[in-house]
Amino acid sequence: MPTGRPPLVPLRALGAARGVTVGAAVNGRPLGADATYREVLAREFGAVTCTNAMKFGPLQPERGRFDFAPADEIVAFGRDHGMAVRGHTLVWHRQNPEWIAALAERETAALWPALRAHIQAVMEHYRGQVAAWDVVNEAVADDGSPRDTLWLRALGAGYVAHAFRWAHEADPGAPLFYNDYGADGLGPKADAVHALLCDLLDQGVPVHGVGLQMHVGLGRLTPDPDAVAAHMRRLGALGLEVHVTEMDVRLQTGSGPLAERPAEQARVYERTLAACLSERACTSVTFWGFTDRHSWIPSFTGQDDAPLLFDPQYQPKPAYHAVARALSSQV
Ligand code: 9MR
Repeated sequence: MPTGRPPLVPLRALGAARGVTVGAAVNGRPLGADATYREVLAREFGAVTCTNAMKFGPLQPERGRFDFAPADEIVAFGRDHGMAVRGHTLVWHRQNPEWIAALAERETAALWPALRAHIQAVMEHYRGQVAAWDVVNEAVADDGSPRDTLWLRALGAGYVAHAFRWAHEADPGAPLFYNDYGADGLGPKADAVHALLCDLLDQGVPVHGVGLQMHVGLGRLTPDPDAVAAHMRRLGALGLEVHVTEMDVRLQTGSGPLAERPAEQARVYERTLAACLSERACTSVTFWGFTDRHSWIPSFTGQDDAPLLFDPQYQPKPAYHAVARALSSQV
């Protein structure tokens, strides 16, 4: 499939010139099957995150049996193309294997060593190859309370601190992140994430950064760039690094004419990138995919939300040019 004339300066180079890593989440299937996917990924992006391959269930489907091969392929692609790797994710409430759910229900005491062994095995396998680990993902509920998950129910709120300590033990050189959604700007959930980080740091827990997922959209889902910058600043003031980790922008939440929404979407990308560039703490922006041909959003919303930078034919959209513009402009 032709990709048209490649833009003069790829996003990864524009980002590097500004001290910001620009990455994309990668899906193993098109990576293996689609040369255009590989070409655009390697040309435009300086970091990869596995959309699913590094999650607990895919990595350790049976107790003690690890399947690293799919994630290894993505890591190898990154290495071959001079890309960083974001590790996603060690502790989450979704995509866990059956045996973990069973332990959580019936053998709570055995869940601690199982979690520790998983963190150790995975971090040792990827030691020195992962630039940032999302150690704990989405531990805060939308109202700011601890999210009711199998981990919380079986282990209590202390599992978060333990996970970070074990991750640090397994790879003392790895930057460790807490990652969440819906806490990108200011508000009760962002306050709760900030409070959680303060609490972890007070306890001396090794945590080095926060991931703002940035699954956003037009209309009610549009983030206020000033609030995003302010949140980044207060996290930075704690000594934490901030990464935008999973950005995509849904079109269907908008209310304006459909024809105007790609331009509106581009403005959301541009302002969010500008917010990151305005804050010293923000050092990385990853999109949750890069082509509308492969996005989790349509299966989630049931709608054609076209949330990413390239269209299904790998042509750059207004959103792509807006990101390039933001990365090129002097803030
Ligand atoms: O993109 C991922 C999708 O393929 C999976 O089906 C889904 C399972 O819950 O997870 C998606 O990725 C999620 C990420 O790991 C954490 N933040 C929210 C992302 C979108 O759901």
